[in-house]
Amino acid sequence: MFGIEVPLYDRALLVNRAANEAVCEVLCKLHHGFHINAQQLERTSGERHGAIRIGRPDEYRWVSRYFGVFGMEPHNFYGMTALGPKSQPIIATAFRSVTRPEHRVFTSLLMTDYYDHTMRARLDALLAKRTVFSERAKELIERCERQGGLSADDGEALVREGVERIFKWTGAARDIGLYKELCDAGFKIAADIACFQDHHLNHLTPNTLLMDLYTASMKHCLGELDEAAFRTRATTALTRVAAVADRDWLCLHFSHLSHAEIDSYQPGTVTAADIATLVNGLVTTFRGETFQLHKLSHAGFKDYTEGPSQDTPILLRQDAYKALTEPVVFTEEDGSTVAATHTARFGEIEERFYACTEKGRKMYDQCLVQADAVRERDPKLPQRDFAAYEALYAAPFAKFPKTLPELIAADLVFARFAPTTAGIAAAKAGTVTSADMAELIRQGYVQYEGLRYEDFLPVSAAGIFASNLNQYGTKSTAAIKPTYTQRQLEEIIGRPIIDATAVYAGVDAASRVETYAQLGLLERLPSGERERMLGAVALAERTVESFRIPADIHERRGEQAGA
Ligand code: OOG
Ligand code: NI
Repeated sequence: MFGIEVPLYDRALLVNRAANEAVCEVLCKLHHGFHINAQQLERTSGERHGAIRIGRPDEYRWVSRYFGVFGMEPHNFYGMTALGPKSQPIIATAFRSVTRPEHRVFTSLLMTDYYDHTMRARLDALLAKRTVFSERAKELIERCERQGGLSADDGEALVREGVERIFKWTGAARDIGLYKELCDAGFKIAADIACFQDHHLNHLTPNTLLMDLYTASMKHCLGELDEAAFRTRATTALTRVAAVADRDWLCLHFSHLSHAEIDSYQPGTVTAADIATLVNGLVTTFRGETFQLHKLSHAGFKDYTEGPSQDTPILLRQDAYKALTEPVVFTEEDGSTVAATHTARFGEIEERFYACTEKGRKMYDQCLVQADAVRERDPKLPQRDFAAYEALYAAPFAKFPKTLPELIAADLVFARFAPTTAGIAAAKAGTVTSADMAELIRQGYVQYEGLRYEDFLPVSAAGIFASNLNQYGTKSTAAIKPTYTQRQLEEIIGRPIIDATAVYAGVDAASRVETYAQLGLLERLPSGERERMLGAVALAERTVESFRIPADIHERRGEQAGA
């Protein structure tokens, strides 16, 4: 649906696949035995999240119930009205599966009481006139809730309701007067929501294995980077990935690979000549007609990536080609129509890294404030001297260790632990002496993997909103600016919102408990440590009904379906 609606999106997917393929060739040289087939590459390069924007609380509840049919539950509350100058008049959550979290939809709700009385009344009145969910869609959702599932035919029918109606772009708009007023006042987001007849998909976001290679590739294909500049940036990006793509990196980026498979790879090397060959290959590929993206209608690519610096493997990095100007038709009260254009839908990309503990997150937020300040001092620097910009932006993040074992040891990211066969044997023989996790890992008694961050970042989201709408945030025009709470959104959807951090913490703690237990070490831990872990498990159990020890949550290693 989205590829048909937005041709540039489908081309961007091809650029992403070409970039990911080059990364995989580096990995093949670095890890003899590593191999990825076309289908896995396609999956790895596919979309991981979408974003929609809803106008009315009752619509929002229907959307929540619609996603519920697909096992997608609300995770985290994002109060976008409280981000200082980056604020937007929306609150949001993301719907995703607890156990198979790799696909999600960021779902915003326009808060009309953010506006003065008159504007609020106009927005509410216009929104009240639309019906996005058909009776048929509602009936199917209710049936699913009643029966605990749907037949294949009913399931198909509900998917069709989604792609043919609920989330389909129609370009059908209303009230051009209000639309213009909102846009002129800097409230493009409200115009995008209230003046349309449907919950169109704002963007779909594929997964890249190497953000800096993708962004350089897109900029090159869009005509913003000439060949020489592209070569420099692509070479840097591939050289860097060759330096960091160890076993942990493979684990993080490919959930279809089992530990045993990854452990079977033999170390290899990548030379500068290998990288030059790959860059040559990309240059040639991008000369093809398919990649002449500058010939398509577009508004360019963002100049810098949101999130942590390129060398800090935490949370999530995001970038985007800017919103496209698309034709729309306004149908006015008197039945007359007006042809116009609308600029809102953009083309995002993401690369995901490790989920942060509370301590890690706090540190990230502080580093980000500093990095943002550096960027704001010289906003044109990324265009003028990208390497200098990268170094400046990375400086505040220098506080973060750059490898997984160090990040775990510093209690900055979550992980999952398990005893190895050697560990179990040593426990049987009574030769396990240390109860220290880092030491157990060093001795080869415990294996680990970092938990991938499966959620969103409000400041990055605000940055994405801002650069795409070409407006840096909005100010409330209500007499008293309202504050919004998670509780309020929970009441709107009629169910609790899951705190994703509690779940990551529970997975981490449950796996530690299980590991210590299997190694016969549980009794040897300081009681404070044991209590802390059991407390984290209990909190996760209260947060998610289905949470169980041993943690099967996020356990997808070695499955073909995931990516
Ligand atoms: C949603 C913005 C948030 C992200 O990736 O952070 C988002 C929107 O533009 O509607 O999708
Ligand atoms: Ni997004």
